[in-house]
Amino acid sequence: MTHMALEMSESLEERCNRILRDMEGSLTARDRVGIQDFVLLDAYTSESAVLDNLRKRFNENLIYTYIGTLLVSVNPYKELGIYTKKQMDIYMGVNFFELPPHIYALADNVYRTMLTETNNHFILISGESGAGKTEASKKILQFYAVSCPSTKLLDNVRDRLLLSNPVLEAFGNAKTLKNDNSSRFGKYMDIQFDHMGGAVGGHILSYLLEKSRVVHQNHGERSFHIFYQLVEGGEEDLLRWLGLERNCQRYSYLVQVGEGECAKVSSVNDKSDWKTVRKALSVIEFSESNIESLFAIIASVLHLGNVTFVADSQGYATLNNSPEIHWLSKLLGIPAQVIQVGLTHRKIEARSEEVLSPFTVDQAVYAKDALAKAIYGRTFTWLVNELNESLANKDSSRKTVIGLLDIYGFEVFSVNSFEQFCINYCNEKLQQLFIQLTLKSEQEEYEMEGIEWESVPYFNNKIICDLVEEKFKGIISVLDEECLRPGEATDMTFLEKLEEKMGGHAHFVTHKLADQKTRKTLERGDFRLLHYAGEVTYSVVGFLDKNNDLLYRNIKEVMRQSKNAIVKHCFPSTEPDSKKRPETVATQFKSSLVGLTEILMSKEPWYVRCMKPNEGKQPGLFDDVLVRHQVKYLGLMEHLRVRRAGFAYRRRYEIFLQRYKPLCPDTWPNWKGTAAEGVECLVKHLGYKPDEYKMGRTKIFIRHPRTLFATEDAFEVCKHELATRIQAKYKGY
Ligand code: AOV
Ligand code: MG
Repeated sequence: MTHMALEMSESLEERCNRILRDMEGSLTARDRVGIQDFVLLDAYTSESAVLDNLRKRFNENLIYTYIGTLLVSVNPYKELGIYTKKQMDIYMGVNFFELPPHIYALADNVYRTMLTETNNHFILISGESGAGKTEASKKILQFYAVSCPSTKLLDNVRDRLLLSNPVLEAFGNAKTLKNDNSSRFGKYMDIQFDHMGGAVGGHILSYLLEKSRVVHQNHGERSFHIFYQLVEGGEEDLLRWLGLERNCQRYSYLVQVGEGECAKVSSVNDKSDWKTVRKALSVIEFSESNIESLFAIIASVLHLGNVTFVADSQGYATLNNSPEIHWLSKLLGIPAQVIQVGLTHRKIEARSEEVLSPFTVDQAVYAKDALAKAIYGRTFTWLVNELNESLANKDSSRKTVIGLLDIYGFEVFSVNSFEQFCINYCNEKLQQLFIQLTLKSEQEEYEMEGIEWESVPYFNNKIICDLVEEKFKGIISVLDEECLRPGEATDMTFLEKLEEKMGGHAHFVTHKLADQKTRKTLERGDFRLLHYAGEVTYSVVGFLDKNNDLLYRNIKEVMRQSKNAIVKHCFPSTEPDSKKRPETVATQFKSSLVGLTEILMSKEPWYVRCMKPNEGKQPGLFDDVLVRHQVKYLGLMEHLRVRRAGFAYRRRYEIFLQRYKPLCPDTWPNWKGTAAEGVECLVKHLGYKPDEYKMGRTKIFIRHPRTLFATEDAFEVCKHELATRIQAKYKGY
């Protein structure tokens, strides 16, 4: 029932009771399907009760549950038929708690709040790898695309917003052991709305792409989808032009060493995905020549992977005039000879003279992989910029935005490296943000406002964030220091430095530092972090290298000569000279996360907490131990306790009074006393019960959202009535 259909005769109290009845459902139904908001029922304060409720609902295909306005989602691993246009219509413009929980209800609520309050919002979607974050973010975007007011012009924006997804996923997602479509980059997307609520533009920020995947994947994983899409789905003449065979097994970057075979993915259809991506690129208005250049780059990376070196009589790397070099030359528009020299030498300065020094075979392989990663990584950045061009709103009038944050989830593999370290650090930061915005600031606000409050204890993961990022002391600082000692430092000296500095830290352990029992579970080259979401053992192998992300200067110069427009753009001649030390990967990532936090802190937060029901990607299987663990580390119990004891809504007295004063004859049209007194008078008139609200120093606190919703509905009715009266009065003028 929408507020438009609200019976005017229904009193505030009757309405509250009705919504409450609807929400709780009949007892029998509740037994079967659980309750839809943990905040509402008294029994749901223990972890087991929360788990029971989630399981009950999951078994009934009810994957969504609220904790107040926070949405908990459990991945069903099957199509539920709940994302239809009809469902969108049902949820559009309806109060949050009047229908069963849904991602659309959250999306709609954020949207309407943005419109009424004309401010900016963001939705933080979190959860571990494979929990359903990317799916959730797509559902939200689809909801806005379909339900926002539209015009012919806006239809165009809508299509671009929607189609940016398959393109970015093709280039930035890959199969991992955790998820067949795992995001290997972090994504923050602003959707911009005009004052009428039309989606008028968008902007994407991307975070640290896991580009090492281009040259290496673990057993059972794949490289980025686009490679397989092109090889499997590319048209015959395109493949011929690119010099590619329709056989992924032919490309050593796609076939992992020792396996001789590409990993298979049954849930991904590369051929049809290719068609979608190809079409999307056209709709987004990539020029045909850019599209050609883009595929030429993808093919070049595959050719580069097949380049092999042999040692000459002096042990230096040489390269026969192999077909790969011919194709690289053609696709990148660089003379074969130049590529050949570039791949087998580096430029060094000797007595203020630049000379070419030949590589050994190992060095050449290393330089080749570095080049493949650089080309791919830079092309990805170019792609995001192009998408942003296409999504940019040209009109400069004031907009409000809803930001969607969908980042790589926490992950633990049997071997974890620098990439997992960065990904898990990023998740620590998001958890920290969540804690700051909900548990910490919420409780601090009660104190500040003088509201009686018994504080709820929680685990603050700041200690782990500090361990990783603290200036001069954190792991990243130690890593950067070691990266400054080329030739001397190794991954092992890095580990030793860590042991020196971090020894005794409650969240850090290594083989040397561990007690006897733990030592058995650690190798010499490992360090283990006790993350908020669990223990992860990292192997230090490759940390220095990956953090340095070195690309030799002369190979950059080679790329600069390219006739391929994108490559030319990605290797500009104005690039800062590599004699100056560029920021390391981890430090750049750290700064980008600081930037992200600032962006988010300036907006109103909403949360979707995604959970994984089992490790096997199976439908219908609810693993109690696994889900309980997530309930714990996601901080759901603490959040629930704060929510239950606390107040769902708070408004500054002035704002509350200004909006609702027409609802009471004493406050309308002008209230003479203080805003606080006006609010007191107003809520008494509206019949708020004493335990429903509290008066703070500067704000009114309202316990349940339903109270505010009912007030809001009464306001709508009142507005309507006023408008009718005004119309009647001025009739005939
Ligand atoms: P993630 O984004 O959280 O992982 P995804 O959103 O990619 O996880 O979800 C993983 C897979 O679970 C999807 O490809 C779907 O098959 C399935 N799935 C997720 N949500 C739903 C849903 N609501 N309904 C049906 N199936 C779903 V990662 O990016 O790896 O951190 O890094
Ligand atoms: Mg994802």
